[in-house]
Amino acid sequence: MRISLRFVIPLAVTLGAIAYMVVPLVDNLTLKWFVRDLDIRTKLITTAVQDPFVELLTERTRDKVRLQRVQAFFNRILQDERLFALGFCDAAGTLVYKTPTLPAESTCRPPDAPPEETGRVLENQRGSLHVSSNPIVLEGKQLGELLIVHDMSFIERRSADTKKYIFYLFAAIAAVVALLTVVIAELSWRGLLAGVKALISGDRDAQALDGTRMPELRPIARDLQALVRDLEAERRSHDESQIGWGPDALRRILREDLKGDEVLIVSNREPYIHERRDNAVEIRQPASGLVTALEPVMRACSGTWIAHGSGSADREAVDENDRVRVPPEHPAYRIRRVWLTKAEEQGYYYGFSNEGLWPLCHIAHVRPTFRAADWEHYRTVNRRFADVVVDEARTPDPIVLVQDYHLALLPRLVRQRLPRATIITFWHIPWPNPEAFGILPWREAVLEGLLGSSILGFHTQIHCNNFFDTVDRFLEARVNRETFAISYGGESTEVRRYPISIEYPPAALAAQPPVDACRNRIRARIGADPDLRLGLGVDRLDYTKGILERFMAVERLLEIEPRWVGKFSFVQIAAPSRSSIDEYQGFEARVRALAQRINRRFGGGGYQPIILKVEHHDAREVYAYYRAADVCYVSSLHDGMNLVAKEYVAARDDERGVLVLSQFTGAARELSEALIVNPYDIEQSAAALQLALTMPAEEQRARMRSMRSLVQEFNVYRWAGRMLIDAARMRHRHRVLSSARAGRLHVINR
Ligand code: GDG
Repeated sequence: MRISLRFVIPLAVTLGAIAYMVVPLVDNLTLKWFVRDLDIRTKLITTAVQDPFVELLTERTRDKVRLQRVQAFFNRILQDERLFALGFCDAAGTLVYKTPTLPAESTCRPPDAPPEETGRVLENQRGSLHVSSNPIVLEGKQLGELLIVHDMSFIERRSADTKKYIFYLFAAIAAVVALLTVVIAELSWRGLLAGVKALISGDRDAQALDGTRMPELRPIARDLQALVRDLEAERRSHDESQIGWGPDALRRILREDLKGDEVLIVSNREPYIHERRDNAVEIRQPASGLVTALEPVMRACSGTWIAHGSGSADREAVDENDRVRVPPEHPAYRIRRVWLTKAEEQGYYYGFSNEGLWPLCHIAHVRPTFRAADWEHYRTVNRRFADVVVDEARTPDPIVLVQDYHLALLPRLVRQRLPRATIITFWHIPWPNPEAFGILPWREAVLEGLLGSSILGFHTQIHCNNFFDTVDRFLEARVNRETFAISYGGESTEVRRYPISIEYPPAALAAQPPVDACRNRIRARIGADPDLRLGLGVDRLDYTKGILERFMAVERLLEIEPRWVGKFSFVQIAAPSRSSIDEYQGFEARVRALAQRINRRFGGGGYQPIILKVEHHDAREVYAYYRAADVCYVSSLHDGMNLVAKEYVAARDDERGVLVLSQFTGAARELSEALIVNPYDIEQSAAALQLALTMPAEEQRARMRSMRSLVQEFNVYRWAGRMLIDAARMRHRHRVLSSARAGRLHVINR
């Protein structure tokens, strides 16, 4: 519309100016025409009245009678509405007869004046008058002159009418021309826009148009497309804080930034496990931070999740291509299961991953075990996963999201087979310093594998920095800490911090009863008094989670504040994990033993200070515990992030409860309103528990509110979205750079 106005306004001004110049010209011209008409008319009247008037003048009668007759004659002639007055001048130039209307200015002409060609125009108070002197002749002798005065007001009326019509005419012309201009301008503008959009958007139809009508613009179009996408991606990344982060935002990024590109997730752990139990198949979601985080992301993105099929009924559930659609209630994406032999699972998963890399990366003072046979299995299984990725990829450039330390070799293996893929690897656990990592016999191979990624993500900047230091120490690579990039073997990997989170609000919170109902239900379930104060720990049964230290802190609390004996219990939900590993079996035994010892020391009469639940819980049950607990203690000795801390905060929509959080978790960098402790410092931890149990409601509310808004704002959709935006930005940049290499951007580069 604005474009149309740009045409119409100058057009209207021009036509107005033309009308302004034309109207006086037309006015003048029409006046001349009318005067000439009046001259002719006057002559006609004179000719018509000549004979009867001469007869009147020459009739032998008294002057008085003649006067009356001339008066009557004149009155008859004046019946004509345009005639205004009549008069007669004799041959001596004296006015002898006149109608009363004859103006004083219409005087007789001198007797010897030459005949008048045209009449005169007189202006008096009545307006314009046309006066003409017409000779009255008898047998060649002039008897005098008849003065015929015409009223010219009708001419003015007509002139005004003419002006009006001219104005209307020009207005009509302006309107028609404007309308035509608008229509043509709109059509051509739309056409142009469609053309430019077509050039820029680059969709198939548009390219057809591009190809047939504007082939000469094609190279510019490609560069424009790339640049516009790049700018859009830049803008989006700058606007990250403005996005309402949820499943829709992720879908929008996939649709708009990534143009619906294919997304594959690869992890060891699958999000749904089919288990055979008592002749029936059960579906279970494993206790895993990785699954907790990625499952809602995958529900939003669709795509394929490639994972080890570890359940006893997993083979029964898949189709002939080893795929199964999930979630079972509302399928939104599919799992492609990878099968491993028992020996492979033992060597790759339990051996190299969990007895080697896991303790290597966590400072929990458990020695890593490295066996060459495990390493061989690890390599074999990584290759198997790579085969499946290549098999599942429908396009040459999918986005492959590689998860965790089980698949460190996968990025390079995929890069070799799908060089155009965007590979985003996320390392869910800490990255150690070079000295610690340096004990790994195959350290170079692991680093090279990871550097096949386009983007490598960690939870915290410390882990990124440790990775830079490690690569710097062990590989011939260029480490650029300013751009957070590592160049190795001619390829570049961006190393970024992406703090993981949970979906907000969590799905498991949806059908929860009010907090009071949860409090009562959980206390009834553990056979406790409704007034019992409750502490809570939720973990996989893993030595890195600091469960022993946690129990020691509870014991110390009961020592220093005996008033809590009988009044405070600590529930520990401990999901069995990696239980075939000796270290884990030993750890479980130590946990059980410590709980028993403390219970023996302070328990009795149905009261247990430590309530240990070594079993898998349904996610909804876990949330019921969160809502029932007065304090949640996360005491990890070392933890990449720790999602339990965020889940506890998200579960407390009543803004009550206190989080006691280990300083060695990634979460402690975000949730600074928690009571941050060093879990090795038992005195300090016990004091924090005491502080938590006595914290005024107002302070609980203030701390909780602040942490809840952070978890809400920085949820798992934002975590995934930031990586996908970075992937989109990287893909656009590659496109622009490959155009530049092909020489198409030479103009812009100059
Ligand atoms: C790794 C990193 C990082 C626990 N017991 C049960 C159960 N859980 C759920 C919790 C939570 C998840 O498991 C544990 O997540 P964490 O983050 O605490 O720990 P890891 O499994 O070690 O995860 C960690 C994470 O990856 C993500 O990057 O934060 O640092 O070590 O969601 O609720 N869930 C169910 N039953 C249980 O008995 N359903």
